[in-house]
Amino acid sequence: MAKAKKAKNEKTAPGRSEKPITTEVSEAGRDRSVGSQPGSRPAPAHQRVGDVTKSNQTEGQMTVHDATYDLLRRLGLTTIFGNLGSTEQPFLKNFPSDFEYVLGLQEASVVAMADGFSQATNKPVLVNLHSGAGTGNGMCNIMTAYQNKTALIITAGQQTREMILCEPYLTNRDETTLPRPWVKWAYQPVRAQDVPAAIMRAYAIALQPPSGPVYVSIPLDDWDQPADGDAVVRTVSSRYAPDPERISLFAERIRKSKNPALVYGQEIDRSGAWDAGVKFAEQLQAPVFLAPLADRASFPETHPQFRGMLPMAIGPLSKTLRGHDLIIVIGAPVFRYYPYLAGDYLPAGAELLQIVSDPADAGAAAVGDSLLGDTKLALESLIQLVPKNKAQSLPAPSQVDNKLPSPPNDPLTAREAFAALSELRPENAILVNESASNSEDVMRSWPTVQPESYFSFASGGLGWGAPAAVGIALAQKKTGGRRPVVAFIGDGALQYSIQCLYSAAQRKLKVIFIVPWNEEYAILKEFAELENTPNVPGLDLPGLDIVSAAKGFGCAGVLTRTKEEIKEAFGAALSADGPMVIVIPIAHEDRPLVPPISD
Ligand SMILES: Cc1ncc(C[n+]2csc(CCOP(=O)(O)OP(=O)(O)O)c2C)c(N)n1
Ligand SMILES: [Mg+2]
Repeated sequence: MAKAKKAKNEKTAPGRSEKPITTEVSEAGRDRSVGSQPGSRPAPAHQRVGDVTKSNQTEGQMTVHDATYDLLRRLGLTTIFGNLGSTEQPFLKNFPSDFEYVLGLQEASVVAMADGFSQATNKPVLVNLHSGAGTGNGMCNIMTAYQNKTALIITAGQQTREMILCEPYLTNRDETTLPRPWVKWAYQPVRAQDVPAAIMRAYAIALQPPSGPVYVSIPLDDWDQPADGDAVVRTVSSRYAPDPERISLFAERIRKSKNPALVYGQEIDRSGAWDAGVKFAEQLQAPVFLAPLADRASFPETHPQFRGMLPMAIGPLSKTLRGHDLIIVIGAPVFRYYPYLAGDYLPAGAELLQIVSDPADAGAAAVGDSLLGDTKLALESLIQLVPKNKAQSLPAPSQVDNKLPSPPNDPLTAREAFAALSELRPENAILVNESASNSEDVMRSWPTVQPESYFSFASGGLGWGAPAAVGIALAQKKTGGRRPVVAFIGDGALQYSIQCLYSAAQRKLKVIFIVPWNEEYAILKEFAELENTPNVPGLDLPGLDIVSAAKGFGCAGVLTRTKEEIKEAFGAALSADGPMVIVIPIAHEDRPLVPPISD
């Protein structure tokens, strides 16, 4: 087969060097691609169709590979997250020493590590996936990145242009359809020479609001083609201001409100508006709720005005907001619901204002009036337009019972276990949360008090949290930050992209995985109650040895049963030079999926 291809390539390929590109051998090191040896350049060949002015690559001429790496360098895209195959090796050949390749062992991990890294550095990030196969594996976390609004420039190798028509092994068929609708743009350049400009366009689209992933499929034989010269580097906006007339109208309605409530969402933290959000809330003297299922914290959760996360269901959410005449939602959809619990969208007599940067979120709101714009710019305007509310006195928050039982339960409840951890909590720790049924306990035991400190996922697709934590820890390491990353990951959730532990171990990253081990999909049992669906199979997870699995990936792992053991392990993890998985057996608890709100 290889021989036949070689003969065919040598005889008929226009614009091809005498060395054929072979891709049927996929093991690393066995691929052979044109000019892959340092310094070797293929000899000039025939002119290519559509490129009548240039002969093929000549000695010393800038290639698409050269021009693209130069562009990536100038855009600061020098950390590349990937998992590679034969279709990506021509891109990765002679990998420059000022770039870093972060290998993930499965594409779900690759994409989420990049997402975490991008969020923690506030910069777009380049991801390189293996054709359609790798894109498929990465798809759940591409969906999550889209909903997280993380700017990822995803490139994927494609089979050799000359063969695509006959669909050889690993062709990315309908390459621009596969990642949709979870990318903002998907493209395969029509000419090799368009690769750098396509990446530039991808970067511009990814970065502009609402930011999100984009996808460029690149045939493997493009890299050695002669470039059209240096790539053009452009800059674009990453935020836009709200319409001044409309924000004045919103301010007027806020001024007239007798009892407003604020609902803060993830865009506040993302746009660097944490301080502006606090200032506006204090000026308005209104209670602040976290938007349901927010993927970033956006207000200090120990602040006297903080009232917790809104329920994730229609009826309970509107009941929680009873008594308010104006609900002001900033930086979130209206609303991110999960189970269907019928009710009014808003309490009687209430109106809603939404300020959000994504027209899709404004369009999808079931109620209320929307204003498009960056949340930081909007909040800064509102601080000017809405005077300090001296009249309003805020009712005290309802008391939450934080007492723990003595003696403790055996096994511990999640709350008891997390309370033990929080005794040693470093002030600067970054929290990642993908612990489905214990999310509220995580947030209650570990309130977020400063910006860029709480990360979760916007989509509900499991398998994002653990690798995102690895990406955030890598960002800390690369930027010289010394903040430890503590990731609460369900025993079920960890399995979806457990191989990220390998990347964390190889790089000795300061990330501590806390795994509440209930040997079940507890939240789905709560759903079964709510939806009245008894006898569903597949809700128990007996027989997982998570400590051994962690060790298998080169990561320290420990099983802890008591508060003392938990604290000892957590203390050791905080001073360790590398990641650790702390598995904590926790009690099964019968809890309602959405706590009832009295009428
Ligand atoms: C990719 C993906 N597959 C399946 C699900 C469905 N799902 C939602 S929650 C859940 C269980 C989570 O279990 P675990 O992480 O152990 O948390 P627990 O509910 O036990 O707290 C599952 C399987 C999902 N959300 N995402
Ligand atoms: Mg579980």
